[in-house]
Amino acid sequence: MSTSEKPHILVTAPWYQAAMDELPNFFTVHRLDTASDPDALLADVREKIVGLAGSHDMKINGALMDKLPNLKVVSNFGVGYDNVDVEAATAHGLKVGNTPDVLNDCVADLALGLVLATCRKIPQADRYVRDGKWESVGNMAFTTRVHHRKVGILGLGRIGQEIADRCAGFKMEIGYHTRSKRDVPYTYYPSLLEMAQDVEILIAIVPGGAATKHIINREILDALGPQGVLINVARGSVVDEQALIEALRDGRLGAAGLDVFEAEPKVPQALRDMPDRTVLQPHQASATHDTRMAMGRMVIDNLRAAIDERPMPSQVN
Ligand code: A2R
Repeated sequence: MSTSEKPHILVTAPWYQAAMDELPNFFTVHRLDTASDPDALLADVREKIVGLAGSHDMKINGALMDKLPNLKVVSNFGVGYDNVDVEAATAHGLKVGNTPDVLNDCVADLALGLVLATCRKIPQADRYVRDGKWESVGNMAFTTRVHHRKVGILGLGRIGQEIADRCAGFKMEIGYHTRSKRDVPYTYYPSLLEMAQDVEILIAIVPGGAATKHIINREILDALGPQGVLINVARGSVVDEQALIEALRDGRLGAAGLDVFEAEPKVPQALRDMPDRTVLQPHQASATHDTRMAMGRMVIDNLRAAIDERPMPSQVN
């Protein structure tokens, strides 16, 4: 690379377009995600690439890192980075970046939106009015309150804390489960099962990956019970989706508000076929313009810092 040439980076999956439009200001950009022949592209640029910019839409594994001998950094769009093999990256001497904090409020807003939507049946009520049933049938069946109900938050990190603040605003009784107790004025449950037995609404906001895979399983769903509500704004892998479908179908769980799924963008037909019990979102918790722009700029800042060998705004390894 000549000294005047911008560093070469490879985009593995698309993210917020307006932020991606800024990439050429700093980098020579190659697109693996839109390449007609990805192998040919990799062979062509392998020596030049110093940075990868990706998102949860594509896994970044050791095999890809092997193909790029001068790679320095993997910059991932999202606070979660379970699509990146961080162990392999570290073994390759690579830095891995993510985009925390800037999305906390948006994810927490949607979590509470899902609590309200499931408990007060807002989408169902909308359909009731649209279908003319208010006029033809009369008042809709009553729903359940949100205020003063017991909520359990699985994961009380950056986003979980924002969710707790909002739950406090809704006058809810707040508990949480994490591996280590925090100095907060909420009930701590060392056991997820005990929390699920005790609360009425369970909100998942832990990282994805092997440690949390199917942490919400049949036993936890049964503990939540027929009136219980599950909200998942974490990762699809956190919930055993088949167990969830069966619990909802059998009436062993009351309702679920889901922003994430195990095989996105595929959503099981069974979940779509239970409109009275499920509120479904297309993984959009952080997807507002301002937040996605801030996340995209952090992807760029992480790349620039790592390539220039400065501290990254957010490095995870
Ligand atoms: O367990 P701790 O004390 O490390 O607390 C963290 C908790 N957590 C877990 N809780 C129970 N069982 C586990 N196996 C487990 N692993 C982690 O999740 C901490 O309270 C929380 C994670 O907080 P942060 O690292 O600050 O993550 P942030 O920014 O709140 O995002 C959470 C996740 C992302 O990774 C994406 O997957 C999703 O939200 O958007």
